Amino acid sequence: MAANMKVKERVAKKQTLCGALMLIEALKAENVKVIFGYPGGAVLPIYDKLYESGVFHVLTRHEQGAIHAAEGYARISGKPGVVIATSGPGATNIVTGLTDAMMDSIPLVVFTGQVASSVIGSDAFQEADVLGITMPITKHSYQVRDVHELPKIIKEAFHIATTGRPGPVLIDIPKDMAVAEAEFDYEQDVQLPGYQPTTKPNHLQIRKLVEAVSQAKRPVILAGAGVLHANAHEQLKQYAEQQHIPVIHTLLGLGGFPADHPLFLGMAGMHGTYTANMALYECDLLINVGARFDDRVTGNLAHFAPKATVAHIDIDPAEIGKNVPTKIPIVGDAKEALIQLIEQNGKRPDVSDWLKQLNEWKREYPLMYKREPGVLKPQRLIEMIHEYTNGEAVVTTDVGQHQMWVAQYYKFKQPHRWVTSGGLGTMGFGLPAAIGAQLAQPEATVVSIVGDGGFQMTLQELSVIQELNLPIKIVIVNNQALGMVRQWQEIFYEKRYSHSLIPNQPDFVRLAEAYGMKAMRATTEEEAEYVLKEALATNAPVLLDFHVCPGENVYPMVAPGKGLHEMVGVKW
Ligand SMILES: Cc1ncc(C[n+]2csc(CCOP(=O)(O)OP(=O)(O)O)c2C)c(N)n1
Ligand SMILES: [Mg+2]
Repeated sequence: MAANMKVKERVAKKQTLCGALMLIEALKAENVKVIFGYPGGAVLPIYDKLYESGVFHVLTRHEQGAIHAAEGYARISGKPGVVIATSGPGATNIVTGLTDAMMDSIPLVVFTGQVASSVIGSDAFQEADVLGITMPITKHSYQVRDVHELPKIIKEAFHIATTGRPGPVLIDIPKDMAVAEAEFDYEQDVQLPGYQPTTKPNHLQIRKLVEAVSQAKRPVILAGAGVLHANAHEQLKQYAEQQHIPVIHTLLGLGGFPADHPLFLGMAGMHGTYTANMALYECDLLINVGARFDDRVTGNLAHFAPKATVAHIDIDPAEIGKNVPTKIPIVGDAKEALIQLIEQNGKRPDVSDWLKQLNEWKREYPLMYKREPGVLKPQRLIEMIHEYTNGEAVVTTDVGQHQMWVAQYYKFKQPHRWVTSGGLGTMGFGLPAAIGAQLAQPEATVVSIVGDGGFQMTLQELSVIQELNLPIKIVIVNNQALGMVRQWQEIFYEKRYSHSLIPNQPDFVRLAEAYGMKAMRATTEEEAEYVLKEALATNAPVLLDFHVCPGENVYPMVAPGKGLHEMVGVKW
């Protein structure tokens, strides 16, 4: 009977459909709950079929908003984000988001409209060479030349976006392909002989690492976003506890290991903790799990982990040995590798002296800032948000000083709560990303912490938040400046503040009110406490404009070109 049903379903799925309907049926087959997009001429046939399709489509107010929202959705749900944009300017407006997703390994399936096949290459109205433009910023891309191919292409796109090292896949659909008809069969297997990511790590390499751990005196784990992509946070904790190995996170890895765990040393890199950076400098065994040795993490490579044997677990073999010479390469899924390591239950290293040293550093050089009466310090603001949300909110940020303060002071205890633009550092990311994050987790408290600069790059998405009544709490860390630029100019350019101070920002409260949104301002700690508590108790969107101390800098800091051990601003 069940087999019979299956045959019937298969027959039903083999109906003849136009390209636009194929797209919609494929989205349903992929169990896609929401898509983000913006219509236009080349995608009108698709939008016409969307009209009564039952697919939940969020009309953002700019295509950049759509793709960052899809990224936020993917980062929180672990499922691919889906975007649709029209040809020409619609497609070029998603270029930043594609690059962002590519850099941070975010699974996306992005559909762009294209001019009709017959006029491609003629500079037709709203024609852009989207394949050419996006080739280096997508994991893979397609242009549909024959509608018969469309089901296979979509199926492959979802497969490629979500397997191995995740990433964005683009499908460019000429207008006539959305109208043309063919048989729709989505039940086929994906056959890609040239694309077979290795997930099972090599057993011998695992043995080598077990041996190296048993000999180590000062081992440390550097855990990146790969731990989160692989859902390996439980295994990371189990392994670290089993072997007594302290853990450091990259910016994107935060939440993969509980920040309040005694073995946690904090974030590494340019604005990392003293303990994390010194541990990387002094360690004799560095186990990288799913991080890519980004330059913001390593500092000057000549001084990076100079005393260490390096082991690197990564699903993408191209990352291993790319920046840092690696003695023990382990290609595979982080979870599989950690499970194997736990099962090996190797001889525990003697780390008592090492842990003593690390704990001394933690005590001696904690993150610090000065509180002053009547002034709202941005670090204090983040601590308050942490406290009032019990460290359990989903937090999105923009890029700049506020982003670093969130990374330092919002002590993430759980995975999949942290949404930030790491590799590309995209201002304007935080607000639209919060839309996707809230849709992925409707019950979660979502706080979008943005800079007064970055907020103005995508603030049109307030309209979407209000329209969908998403209860996002928007926190503007308003320092009347492009703060991170101002900080670099203060330190490296003799306080020549070239185009980084913005003393006449708009009235963000009235701006939010123009969108119909509740909004409040705070300039002191007392006011901040009041408005935060009030906003968090409100089941609707609220914008909060916090006027923080404008001259505050992010410390500690590793200056560009310096080694991690040369950080400044660790003590008064
Ligand atoms: C799209 C984009 N343009 C420029 C930059 C360079 N940049 C990095 S941080 C920063 C300042 C951001 O200012 P704001 O949003 O107010 O955040 P703050 O640093 O003040 O917290 C700038 C301009 C960037 N990261 N992204
Ligand atoms: Mg600012």
